[in-house]
Formats: sequence, C-alpha cells, structure tokens
Amino acid sequence: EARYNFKEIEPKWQRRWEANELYKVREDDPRPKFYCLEMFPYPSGNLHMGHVRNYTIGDVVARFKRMRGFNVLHPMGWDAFGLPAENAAIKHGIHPAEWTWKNIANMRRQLKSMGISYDWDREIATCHPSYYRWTQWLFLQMYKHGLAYRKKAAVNWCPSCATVLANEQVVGGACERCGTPVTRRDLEQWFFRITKYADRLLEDLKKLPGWPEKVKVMQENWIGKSFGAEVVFRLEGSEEEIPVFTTRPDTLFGVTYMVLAPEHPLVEKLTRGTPYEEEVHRFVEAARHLSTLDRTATEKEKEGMFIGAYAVNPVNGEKIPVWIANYVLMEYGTGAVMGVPAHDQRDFEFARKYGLPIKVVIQPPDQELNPSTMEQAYVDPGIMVDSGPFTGLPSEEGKDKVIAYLEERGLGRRKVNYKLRDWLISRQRYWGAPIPIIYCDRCGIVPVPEEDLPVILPEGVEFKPTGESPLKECPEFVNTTCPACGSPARRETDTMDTFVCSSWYFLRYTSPHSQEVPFEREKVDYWMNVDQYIGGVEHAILHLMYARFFTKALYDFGLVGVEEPFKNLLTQGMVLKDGGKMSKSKGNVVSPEEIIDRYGADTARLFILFAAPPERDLEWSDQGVEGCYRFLNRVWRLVYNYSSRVRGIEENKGIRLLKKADKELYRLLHATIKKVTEDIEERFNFNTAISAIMELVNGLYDYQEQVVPEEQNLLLVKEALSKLIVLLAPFAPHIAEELWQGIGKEKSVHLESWPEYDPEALVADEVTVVVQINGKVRDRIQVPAGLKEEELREVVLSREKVANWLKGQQLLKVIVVPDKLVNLVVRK
Ligand code: ANZ
Ligand code: ZN
Repeated sequence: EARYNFKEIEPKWQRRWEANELYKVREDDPRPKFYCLEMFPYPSGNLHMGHVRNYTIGDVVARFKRMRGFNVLHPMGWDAFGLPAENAAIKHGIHPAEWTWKNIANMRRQLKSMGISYDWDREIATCHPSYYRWTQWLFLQMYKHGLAYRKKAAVNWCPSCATVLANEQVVGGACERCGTPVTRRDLEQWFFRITKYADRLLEDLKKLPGWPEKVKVMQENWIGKSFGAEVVFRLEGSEEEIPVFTTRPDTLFGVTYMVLAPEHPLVEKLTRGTPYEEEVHRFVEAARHLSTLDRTATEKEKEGMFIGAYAVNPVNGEKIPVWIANYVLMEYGTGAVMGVPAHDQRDFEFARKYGLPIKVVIQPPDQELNPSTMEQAYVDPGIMVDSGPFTGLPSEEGKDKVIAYLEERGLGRRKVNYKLRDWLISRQRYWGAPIPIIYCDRCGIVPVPEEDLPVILPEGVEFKPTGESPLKECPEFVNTTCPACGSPARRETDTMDTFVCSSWYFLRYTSPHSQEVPFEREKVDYWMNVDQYIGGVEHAILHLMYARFFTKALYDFGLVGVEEPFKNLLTQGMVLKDGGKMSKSKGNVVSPEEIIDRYGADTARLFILFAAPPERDLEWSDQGVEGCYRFLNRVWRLVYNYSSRVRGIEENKGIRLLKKADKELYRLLHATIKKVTEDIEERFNFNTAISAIMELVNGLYDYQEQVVPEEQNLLLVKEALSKLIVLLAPFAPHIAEELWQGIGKEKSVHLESWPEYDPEALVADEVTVVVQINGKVRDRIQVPAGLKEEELREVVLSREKVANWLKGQQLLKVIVVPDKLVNLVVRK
C-alpha cells in the first residue's frame, strides 16, 4: 500500500508474532542467555507514559540482544496485590480480585498494542494462588531460618486509612495517600531480619559496577553504617546505667547534658510520682504523633524538657542534667544521646534554645573557639582540649584512644551502628498474601505446614473502612485447628507487604508454571542474574534492597546460586509535560492509548526513545510526536518507491561501487551501522541512534534525487534498505516488519542478525580541502583523505592558481587543518 496504514499493520503483526511464538524462549538453546527485565507494573487500570517509556526501553534492549545472537528472556507480569484494589472495594463495592483482574486484562491489551516482545507464556500475577502460595512458602523458609520473627512495635498509623504506614509513606507528618496526620501505635507484627544482612548488602554494592552511582549511594545511606562507641553513663543516686551511642567519643569531655528519646523506658520510671510526671506525659504523647521523618528533619525546631534526673560522665565524674527531646529516636542506637553542643549542630541549637552550657573540647587549627560567641557547632577535626589525659591529641587519633580507655575500665566499648531497620512486613489489610501462621493456645506460634499451602484468601468478606483487615471478621478464615496438636486455633489475619511479592518475582519467571517449587534450580541457574534491569528510580531504595536481601537469603538457604539479583541497572527518567510531572491533579496527562490510536505504537515508541536519553527526564512534545510520525512516513515512502525494483534482487553479491554517489551511500550506511550499534550497546543512547538512522534515510533520498533511475545501483540500494529496516526494527518493530516483507523477505525481520559494519567503508577516500589566502577562500582541491600536514602544504603550494595569488607577496605562515583547510598568511 502506498500509504503508511499503521492501524492495519500493527495489529496484524502482533497477531502473527503471537501465532508464530516469535518471542517464546526455551532453556535448551545453544545461544548465550540474556535476561532482560523491566519492573512489573501495579495493575492500576491503565498504562501511563512512564510505563510506556519503561517497557519501550526494555523492548529495544531485548530485541537488540536477540539480534545480537542471545537467547533472550523478556517476561512480563503483575504486581497485583495492594491497597488501591481494596480502596476501590470500599468506595465502589467491587471486589478487589475482580477490580484487579479487570485492570490486568486491560493493561495486558494495552501492552500488547505496543508490540513489546514479551514471552507471554511466562506471565505471572502475584495475587494468583499459584504465585502467592510460593510467597507464603518463602515466608516459611525465612521463619525456619530465624529470619522472620514477631514483635510488638510502634508503627506509623494512619487513622483514616486505618493502616500501618512505612516511613516513606509519611509525608510531612501526614499520610501520603489521604493527608491525615499520622499517629503512632503499638502492634504485634512480623518482621524480616534484613539487618542481619546489613554488612553484605553494603559490601556487595562494590560488586555492582553496572548500577548507577546515585542508586548505590542511596542504598549506602539507607543502610547507614556508622562507627563509634557505646559509652555507659551512671544515673546519679541510682544503680541504673544508661548507655549512649556516639560517633564522636573524642568529644566525651564536652558533654553538658544527656537526652533520652521520649519513648525510652527509663523516662516513665524516672518521673513517676515526681512533679515532672504530668508534663512529661504530655510531651511523650505529642512526640508519638510525629513521624520519624518529622522528628529528625534538620529544619524542624527541636523540642525538649528536663525530667528532673542527673547522670554522671564516666570519664570526669561531672554531673549532667537528663532531658528528653523529640529529635532523639528510640529505634536508633540506644535511644539515648550524650549532648555535646560545641561540636554537634543539633545539640548546639538545643543548648542555645534551653540555656544549656556549651563546652569546647576540640579546637580548630586556625582559630580559638569561644562558647559565648560561637554561632554554630564546630564539627570538624581539631586538637583535643580540656579533655583530661587526652588534651593535646589530634581528635581523630583521640577517638581510638578514648575507646581503648573506656574498654579498659569497663565504661564502654567500640560499636558499629546501622540505620537499616528490620523489615516490617505485616499489613492490616485484605488484598495481600496471607501470612501462613497459626496461633494455638497450647503450642503458640505454629507455621502452616508446607503441604497445606496456599492459605487461600477467602472471597466472601465484607469491605468496610474500619481499618482492621476484613479477614478478622471472617470466622471461616480465622478459625482453624492447630497443625501440631489439633486443638482449635486462630489464623494470622495480617497479610504481607506487597514488597515481599516483588522481592522474588524475577526468579519465578524462570519457571512460572512449576507446581512443585517456587522456581526450578536448573532454570534459575541458567537464567540468573538478570542481565539488565530497568525501572523507575523511585524504587532505588526499598524494592531493590528487598530483592537483594531475598536473593542473599535464598542463596544462604541453597535455593539459588547467585548473591545479587540484578547485574546491570538502568533507572529511567520521568515523563514530564509542560515542565512538570504528568499527573491527574494537574490535568496534564497524555494517554498512551490515545497516542497509539492517533499515530500508532511505532510512532509512540520512537518519540519516547528519541526525545531524551533513557536516564534523563523527558519532556512530552506534540510536535515531537508529529515529527516522528512524519519520519516513519518518509521511511515508508522511500522503501515503497523502491520496493518493486529491489524485490527480486539478491544481496551479498559483491557490490561494485562505481560512482562517487555509490561510494558515499555505502560509507554512510556503514557509518550508521557502527554508530547505532555503539549507541545502543555501550550507552543506551537510543536518541542519537535514531538520529543516525534519520540521517541514513536522508542519504538515501539524496541518492534517489542525485542519480538518475537507470544509473542507480540497485544492489547497493537493496542492501542499504534492508540494513536500514533491520536497524529500525528494535525501535519501530511493526513498520520494520511490514517493509521487510515489502522488499521481498520471507522470514521475520526480528529473526535477523544485527548487521556488522565494514570498517574499510568508513575511510572516505577523497576529501575537499579549502585553500584560503588571508582568510579569503581562493581555491578548492580534491586530495586523498588523511594527508599529513607537510604533504598537504606541498600540494597546495604547487598549485598554479595559488602561485598566481602569491605573486609579489611574502608568505608569512601556513596554517593547516588536515582534510579540511589550508590558510596562507601573506604580506606585500
Ligand atoms: C555525641 C556527639 C558529639 C555526636 C558530636 C555527634 C557529634 P550517625 O552518624 O547518624 O550514626 N545519636 C545517637 N543515637 C541517636 C538517636 N537515637 N537519635 C538521635 N540521635 C542519635 O549519628 C550518630 C550520632 O547521632 C551520635 O553521635 C549521637 O550524637 C546521635 F560532636 O554523640 B553523637
Ligand atoms: Zn497446638
């Protein structure tokens, strides 16, 4: 057809590819494997542009690697448990399962309309019992190995959503979803002991050169390893001891007060029955209502109060007041801090606010600090002063010496601390994988026997915005018998954090239909690691950390042979519109479905790849989309105009390049192959790869215009067109397939090998050199490319025309730019 009719060709090829199982992969393939994975989506209802970008990038990588001779695993599935489904149930009375499966069907259709080369036979959905059965099984392995445990914990609680929130879900003290101020609450909950892996998670970041530096830094900060000491302070007039964690034992002589976290167990004990009791109680309540983030934010005003007690500094016997303050967290270190206002900024502000003394114990090399005029804490190293036996020591050296001193006298010890907390996985929600645990009055906590899995989510429950899991109100679910002793028992009604489901899905893709095991060892050994993982940077911390933790734990259980899941990571930028993020509230959302309907999937894909390199944010542009559409039309017409003439021509017949135009086209073709290959392979610079393809198309049009039809070298044209189509195939797979057929090919273009370039073609054999005299162009000469400076100078000076120009002049200087220009500077 003369017209580029994407509406017809896109669905046609999608159907044929599926019927021919073009993207189906098997393990018994002699080619080397390549596992290309994009983060699977939450089935929220519709694909958004961020998805389109993510999956298009992944598809180019997958298609490229296939053409480069790899056996490529490229799967897709659904991160299908989670809160929105349950909110939909409460709001619209639709069951979460129905809502989810409907959304999956719709998004699968949308993904298919993009022509992404997935092996759909491996599709998984985490909410399907055949999947969550194994999520539960993995929970049991964690439990068996002491990595899952239950404990009472204060959690962020949203009174409106009536659910526990992760710290990251608390924004400015309010629930990320509904804006209600967050409170804190104590609940018995399940944890995964990720802290046991803190050091390995940190150390092994070094083994990931294929990860973006910024992601590794975020993970490092999240783990937050710090070196220091635990120093034991005694309470005055009591046997009670209070250990504090400090990274600055060198400042121990500068302590002027102590601060406990409001939740510290000693607080109640110390104030009970004292005049401080009531006010302390009020303070503690208020602190409970603040999130961790709010309490520690540097810009937040520090609040605190004296609680009537005193502690004794173990190194100098000084008596210091004990305070409580909201900036001290119970969950970190020991929940108690030694206040050193002269050398810690938070302490400095706190001391200034409440009139606490400031004592300088570290002097900088270049000035003398004066506590009464200091405007901020001095936090850098210096010389220790006023520090008893340590006075005069450089503070860095002092750290170790003070620790040794404390250890000798039993007053403290060297200590390493981590910010990383154990992973709270309990959710008081219905739409998640039930935690496979039974509580028996006689036997206590009893894991569900593996052969009884899955613990099925019951369908007939009622959804009310009460906050408790509807499972609690479902007697058929709750009431059971103890697997150990047979007496009546109760099931755990909390479900697992959906991050648990997504911590191992990449393993399930390797054997998605297995009934006996979560994943077959042989298959995992064949496919893992994921060679290229692609997703949003918003998952840089949690998902990636949890998946790494799971992989390490499973390695330790002997279930997988790798310690890291993702060899290379690409975090794509956002899709912006009018400079801002696309969002419903801003009303600036461009719907992928509309774009595909108007321009076709190939145009949408091409635009998204062309508009910016993958890691950068991309600004949506309607003109940009139009431009890509016009380009594809231009390719279409080019190939269409030649198709009948080149169809019968056999390639690889030894092209003879007779004319200059032939040589130029041949050179351009191979330069393009080289550039596109390197741009994809080394840098994922799809945008520059596409512009190189555009230049090739321009070159082909030039050839068509400059060389009369009967003199056109059709062998060369055929070769150029077919290579062009192959280069275009990963980006715009449908039009490539159609044009491929149009020039007479029978097999799919997506089964082609990626073209190699001919290095000899890249040497341009003749170049035009401009000759200037005092900056004015006086001559142009054709010379062999690559002439040396002296050679070029010789050639120029021997020209008759030049000699004429130089008559009667004095030659002062010859400036040579090889292959381009010779400038003669002369004077009368
Ligand atoms: C005295 C001191 C003097 C401190 C000084 C710092 C500078 P990182 O690096 O984050 O581990 N700290 C300890 N436990 C805390 C808690 N539960 N809540 C809030 N702050 C706590 O920081 C460790 C430092 O943070 C510790 O070292 C302690 O203050 C404080 F010139 O001790 B430092
Ligand atoms: Zn029992």
